[in-house]
Amino acid sequence: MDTPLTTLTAAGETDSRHLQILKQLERKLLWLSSWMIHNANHIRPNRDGLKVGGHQASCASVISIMTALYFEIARPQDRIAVKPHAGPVFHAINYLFGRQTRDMMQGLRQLGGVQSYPSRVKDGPEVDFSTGSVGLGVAMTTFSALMADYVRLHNLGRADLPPGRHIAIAGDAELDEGNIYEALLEGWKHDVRNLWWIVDYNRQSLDSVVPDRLFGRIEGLFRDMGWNVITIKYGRKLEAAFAREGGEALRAWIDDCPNSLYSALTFQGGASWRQALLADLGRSKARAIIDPLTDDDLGALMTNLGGHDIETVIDTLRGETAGDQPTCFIAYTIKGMGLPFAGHKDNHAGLMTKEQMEVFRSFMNIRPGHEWDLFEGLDLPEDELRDFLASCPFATPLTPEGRSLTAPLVSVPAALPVAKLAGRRTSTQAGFGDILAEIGRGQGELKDLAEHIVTTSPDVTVSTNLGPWVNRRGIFDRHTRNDVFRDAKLASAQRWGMSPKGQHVELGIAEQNLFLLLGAAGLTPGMTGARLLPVGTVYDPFVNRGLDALIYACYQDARFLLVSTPSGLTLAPEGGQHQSINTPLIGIAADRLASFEPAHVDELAIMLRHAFDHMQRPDGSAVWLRLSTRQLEQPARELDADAVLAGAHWVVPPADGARIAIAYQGPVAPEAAAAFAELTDEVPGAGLLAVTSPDRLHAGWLAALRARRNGQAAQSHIERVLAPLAPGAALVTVLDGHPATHAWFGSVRGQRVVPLGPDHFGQSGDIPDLYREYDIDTDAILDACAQALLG
Ligand SMILES: Cc1ncc(C[n+]2csc(CCOP(=O)(O)OP(=O)(O)O)c2C)c(N)n1
Ligand SMILES: [Mg+2]
Repeated sequence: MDTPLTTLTAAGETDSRHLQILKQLERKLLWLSSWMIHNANHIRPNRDGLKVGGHQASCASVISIMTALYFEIARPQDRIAVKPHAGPVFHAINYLFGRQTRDMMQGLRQLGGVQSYPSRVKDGPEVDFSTGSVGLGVAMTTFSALMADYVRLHNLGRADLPPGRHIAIAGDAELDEGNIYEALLEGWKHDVRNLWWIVDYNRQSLDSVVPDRLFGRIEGLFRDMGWNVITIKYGRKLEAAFAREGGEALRAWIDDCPNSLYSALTFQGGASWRQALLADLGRSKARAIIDPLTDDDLGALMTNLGGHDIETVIDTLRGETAGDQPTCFIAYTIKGMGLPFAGHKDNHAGLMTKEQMEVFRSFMNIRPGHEWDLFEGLDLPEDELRDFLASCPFATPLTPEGRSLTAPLVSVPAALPVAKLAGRRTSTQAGFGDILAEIGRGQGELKDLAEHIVTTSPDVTVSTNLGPWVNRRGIFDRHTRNDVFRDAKLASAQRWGMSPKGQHVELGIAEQNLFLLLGAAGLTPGMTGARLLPVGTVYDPFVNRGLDALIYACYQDARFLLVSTPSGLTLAPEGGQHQSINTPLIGIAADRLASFEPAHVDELAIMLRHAFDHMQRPDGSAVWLRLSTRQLEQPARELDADAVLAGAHWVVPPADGARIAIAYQGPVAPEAAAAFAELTDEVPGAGLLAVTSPDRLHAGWLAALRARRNGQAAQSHIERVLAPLAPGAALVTVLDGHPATHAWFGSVRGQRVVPLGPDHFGQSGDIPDLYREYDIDTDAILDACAQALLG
């Protein structure tokens, strides 16, 4: 043991019974979180030699805060995002509440066991927000608070349930993430409320101790954004010492102590504290405080920070009833508090050794073989502890079904309203705006759908064609604000009146906020009992800007519709950096996100209808539509909706045994059709395939391969589609996106693919020039056909 274990959890003789129990639970959480990580790393068989990992120090840091929150302060209607690396503490809390099993606890970080970081999907309904990518879970609470208000102000959801607080327990280094500040700014604009961020201010990140003075800056930023900031700096023991003669000098000494020195002394323990204190305060009256203490007691005094003093934490949190202003609590803590590596700068991934764990076990009074026993090693009667846990406010059921709510389905008509477009020229983006505006009338069978849609966009509402919908449904704002231009009778196509009944949430340009908002809106059924159908629009290239937040939203199975437009090179003169080439590949690779790209509005209408339905299905997912501003002549035809949704349909079916087909995706349809017309002169029987979702095709193909490996009969859509072509047939594929999107088609039936699509980007131009430059024009397609036919 490097240092004596500090007595984080020792109950004092004068403590009330209530407090004694809380301190016992603190002690239990420290034990269980450390033990489950130890078990995973040192006890469980390790088959691959990889370190299992876990964060004992990050857990220890936040024990008192989480004890105070879950066993005293929180109410079942509160929604809480837990610092990722405190996952084991969270699981241990649920274990004490009887909401987690021992098997799952023992399986930490194992397939089927509890996850490293809390996961809504894998760890069950007690997790409100998945976390893991630092910063996102914290910011997410801003948007979930906003969405809870949205639901309430629209009279959707469970009016019978009390409104909850949205709470993030944040690591201090999470505040280095830029998305935090984007969310702060957006939250201020929307006047968010009922929001708490509790910062575990251990002044350590992964690599190091954070610079001094940083927090002065961060605190100021919170205040500038309208937050109430409350610092929980010192615990009761230290405050009592400060109140004594010489105490002011002691306080000044700690206040001035650099973070790294404080951490190092914490790690070294009482004798080092004494040496350092006496070097500076040897002649001061503070000696009267220091001298009578043993080394251990001095160490305990000097590490008595507010975030480890449960009474201080409870009193502070209880004093705040989270109302009109969001509140940030900055709780000073020590990373690894109570463990042998407390304060050590390298402790982030530090694990207690077996020897250290033995000492810790006896210090905790845990008998070998009783490590998982709920009340082992505690000093109070088991029945009393059980009764206490059962009567915690957070443990009382929010509804008979628990804290995770359900919401009725929103009815989606069999077909969405689309104007007759055959022979007319329009774009998929314009078609999207028109259909949504039609839904926005809210007439007849569209009423339910219209009332549950909420739209949002990061400052590209008008340029992505959401304008007509917004004109009908208004902008959401807690306060009613008139449109000044309209009142002054100044001509504008946009009517931007704001009110609590508005259905569009206008965001500033920050794509991570878009995805966090879509994520929060997409979780409203479970959180609020209201089913919102969120629709977010963004320029396709800037999906990349918010990609981690998009993946994060999907990871927790949020349900929403993403519409990205314009896309590809096809936005032409707008050009340059606004061109996107990788997004179709993201569409294939992103989990829990079904991606589509229509070429024509009839396909779009099918996809859009499907999206509103698919978002609501238990086995559904979020949906992504990649659209374009290129106007194309709209065909007159009857489409097979199932084929469109499965990912491809023949525009001109091939003859049996055909030697070649052209497959196109999205706005390059005219080039493909022109090339096809020339091709069929020379190769009769060729086919022309419209690819509407390489993502669905690929998913279906993988599923069929897997099923067949498992001995089941299965055939995927792409296998059926390509079946009429000759076994060695050539496929020329083309899209305004990376050609790898289609290159795999050749593996489906052993046919040969010549894939076309830009693999470079970055020039302005008009469509003819750019399509020629990047080899997706008619000539390029014909050249590829020649190459393919020659083999
Ligand atoms: C986006 C992202 N980048 C990097 C990491 C790796 N990482 C995990 S924890 C951590 C530091 C966390 O420090 P802090 O938030 O202060 O937590 P604590 O000190 O309580 O462990 C980092 C960089 C991550 N999880 N997510
Ligand atoms: Mg930290």
